[in-house]
Amino acid sequence: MFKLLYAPASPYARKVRVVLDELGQADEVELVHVATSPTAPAAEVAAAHALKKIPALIRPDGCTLYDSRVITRYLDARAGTQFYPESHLWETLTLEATGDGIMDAAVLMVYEGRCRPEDKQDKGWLDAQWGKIDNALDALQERWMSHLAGPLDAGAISVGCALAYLDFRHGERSWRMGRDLLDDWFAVFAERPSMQATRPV
Ligand SMILES: N[C@@H](CCC(=O)N[C@@H](CS)C(=O)NCC(=O)O)C(=O)O
Repeated sequence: MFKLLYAPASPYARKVRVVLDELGQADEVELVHVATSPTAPAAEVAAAHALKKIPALIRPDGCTLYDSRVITRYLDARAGTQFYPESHLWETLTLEATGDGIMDAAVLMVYEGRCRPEDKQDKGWLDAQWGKIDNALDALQERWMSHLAGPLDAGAISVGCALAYLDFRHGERSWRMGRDLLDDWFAVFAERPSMQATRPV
């Protein structure tokens, strides 16, 4: 049995759980809920992941895997390569990096609010992180809609989980404004059973 170290609010872990669900592999993985943060890493996370992060996939027959895109690619390879199609591999990986990058900036913004005292928080830095997200959202709407409209792949899953995280943690920033096409795509994606089953509580 595999073990996945995860937290329900982690968008990276959600990506892995969505892939597990979509590939029909969820029953093969025990979900181990951990409470961890950059300033208070859980011992089991530090033991499994060299950088003390989640998700980490502990395998009974091999080394522990991280980060999320390594895990999703491994799970996909086990299933026969559906979400990293050879015919669109570089586009898929670039789109996945875009979704993951939105998560990176959005998670750093949360940590700035949570891990630093209020008087040390840097509004300019927070706005700069949001500036990256804003730019990436524009790129998605301008250049990636036809890819997103195609068969589901790891890039689309990453973008969908990133947008869901923006709703979850940064709803007041209104990412949908002026981005109807992306909003329409996400509305359909968010209804997938894999997304419904992995909603953060
Ligand atoms: N690139 C990593 C990022 C993972 C990550 O940053 N996870 C967060 C939780 S959402 C974490 O564990 N943070 C703890 C830390 O930064 O020390 C991945 O895709 O797995």
